[in-house]
Amino acid sequence: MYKSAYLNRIYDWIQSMNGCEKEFLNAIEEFLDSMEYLVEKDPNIEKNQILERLVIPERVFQFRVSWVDDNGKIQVNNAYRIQFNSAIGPYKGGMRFDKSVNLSILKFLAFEQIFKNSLTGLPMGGGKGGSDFDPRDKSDNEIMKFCQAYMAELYHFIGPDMDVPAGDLGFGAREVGYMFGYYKKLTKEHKGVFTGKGLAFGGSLVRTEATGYGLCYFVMEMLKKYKNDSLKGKKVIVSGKGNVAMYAALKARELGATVVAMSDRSGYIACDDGLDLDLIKEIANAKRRSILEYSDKYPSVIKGSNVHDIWGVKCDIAMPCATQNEINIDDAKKLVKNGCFMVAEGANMPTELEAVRYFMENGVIFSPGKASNAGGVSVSGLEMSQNAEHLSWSFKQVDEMLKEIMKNIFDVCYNTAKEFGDETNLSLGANIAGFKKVYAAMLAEGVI
Ligand code: NDP
Ligand code: 2IT
Repeated sequence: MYKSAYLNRIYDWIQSMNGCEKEFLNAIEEFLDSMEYLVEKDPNIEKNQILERLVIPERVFQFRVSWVDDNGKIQVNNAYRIQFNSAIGPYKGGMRFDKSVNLSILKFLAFEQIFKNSLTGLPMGGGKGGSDFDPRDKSDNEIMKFCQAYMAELYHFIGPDMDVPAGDLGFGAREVGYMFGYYKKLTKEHKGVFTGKGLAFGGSLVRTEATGYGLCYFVMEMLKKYKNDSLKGKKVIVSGKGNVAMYAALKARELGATVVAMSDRSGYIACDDGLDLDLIKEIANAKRRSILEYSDKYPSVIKGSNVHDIWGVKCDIAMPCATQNEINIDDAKKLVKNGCFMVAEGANMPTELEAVRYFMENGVIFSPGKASNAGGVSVSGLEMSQNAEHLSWSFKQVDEMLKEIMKNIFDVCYNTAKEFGDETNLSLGANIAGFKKVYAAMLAEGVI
């Protein structure tokens, strides 16, 4: 229950329409919590029905993708593209390939993307797409066939000034390459329609590393502001071993932290003296290898098959970088009990709302993914600029720009949170600051 009757009405309305979409409802609830601070002060939000217009996607595409596997068998998958909000720029957001993908998950991700993209300061709207296709047990040829069949439908709806997809969970440089190639074949145009492209055909340096690096740059700002401290000597848990996790772990190590635990779907490994990240990278780069194989070389490593047990490892800082709802209330209690004082999300909404509230009540400084993982989409925005200018910038140039963007995002979240009376509440700062720009654009663009 909100104090504001308007917010209660919005929530009930969304629930009546989307009652079974629990991930999407969670994202709405988290966002409306922050709007409580704003809607009473600014009656124009209600008068212009801004929230009603914000919580329904501008457009949702759902289509069938049929393709033939290596055994000649016909396969059928569900595929989607959500074009949620284009008030401040063309739709922008990743593509997810995972068995679990459904409309609720993609709507939650696309909704989050609206505010994340707004926070970057770059002109990008919010979108997301994906499929329940599982790339993990497929051959390269099958992945190419699937990407081409997907693009045969998707190409109608995307374009450099319309909607620009990129990678996300289960969708990396290989998938971007196949999709981009097929778009080019269908349209005969070599355009910046995807980001995260290979360097040989319009990709940007630092895009691969951007989300993980950006997360560490954001954590540096958090440490500086709240603790007058740095990552040096801190013990850090980084969950996952994918794109975001790996580059977060490597950058954390470079900045003087010790990565004490990492994980994947098969379980977690932990070592108080620090993990051998080069070995984890080798495992992560190989197909179908489990992180638990780490013990073949280091038999004394602590390991377990329950992924939640990673949050029982003693640390100063936790960086959940695998997927949504990784940290539940019990995990949050373990972290607090063990002295963890900072949680920075690398994944999108890895922390359940109850756990976020527990962190706040217990003095743990928390940053939401839409702020701290915005480095990936920020460099995607820089890739779009380079494509539009037919230029490519150096690694150092893009890395410096990423650092600056992450600092700006932290500053705007912190300053907004402070303005609204709680300088430790970065979720509040992120939601309000992200919303304000979208709101201003929606007002200016009229009722459309
Ligand atoms: P990847 O596919 O590269 O890696 C995902 C990692 O998470 C893998 O190690 C995977 O394990 C693990 N994982 C997936 N599901 C589970 C689960 N249910 N339990 C435990 N571990 C799991 O994806 P990314 O690194 O790209 O994305 C990770 C998160 O970051 C997602 O939430 C994504 O939305 C978010 N994100 C990604 C950005 C990007 O630029 N890529 C940008 C901003 C946010 P396994 O290795 O066994 O498959
Ligand atoms: O969640 C995200 O921000 C991403 N997956 C990156 C999106 C992008 O367009 O680079």
